[in-house]
Amino acid sequence: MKKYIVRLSAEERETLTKLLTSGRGPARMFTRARILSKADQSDKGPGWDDEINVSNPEPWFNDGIELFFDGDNSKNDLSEYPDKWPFAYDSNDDQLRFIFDQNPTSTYSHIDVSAFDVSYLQNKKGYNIEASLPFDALLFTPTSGHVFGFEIAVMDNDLGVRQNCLRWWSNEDGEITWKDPSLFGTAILFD
Ligand SMILES: [Ca+2]
Ligand SMILES: [Ca+2]
Ligand SMILES: [Ca+2]
Repeated sequence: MKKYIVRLSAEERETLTKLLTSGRGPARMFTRARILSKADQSDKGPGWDDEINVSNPEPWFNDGIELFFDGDNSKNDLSEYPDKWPFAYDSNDDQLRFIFDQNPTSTYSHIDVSAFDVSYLQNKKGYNIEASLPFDALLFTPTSGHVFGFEIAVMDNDLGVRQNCLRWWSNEDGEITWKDPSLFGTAILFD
């Protein structure tokens, strides 16, 4: 698997910050600039964590990541289920949470996390999570060209409270991805 690590110079970071605060330009450009800015792993960038903290009683406020799957990419919209929000997540949708140094959990119990192989490594820039998720546990058949809904969120807790939550796809400020699959991005499997 190819990995791309983003490290911006001071000058590049300044240019991006100016771009993001100027409010001028096409929306697509802002989305790309925001993603680049969030991914920055240089020493002054946000892509590292200075304090690993899992002390909040609400797991989603702790340091960790969340993966979201919508097996058939149906992208059910919460607004279609105004009185029954849990059912916007259908039987091939789930939210998986990996809190630092803890066993993964499934919010909707659709994906069986017991088969996952997960390890955490603390390092000087925060932590790494490595996870192997067998296709058998996911809620779709892994054929080439299969399209599914996908999102990943990185949660940061410092001093016991949430500092921020970065997402791969959604810019939703209300943080309702956990109940609204229509906010996921789209992924395609290639051979
Ligand atoms: Ca932090
Ligand atoms: Ca679905
Ligand atoms: Ca933290």
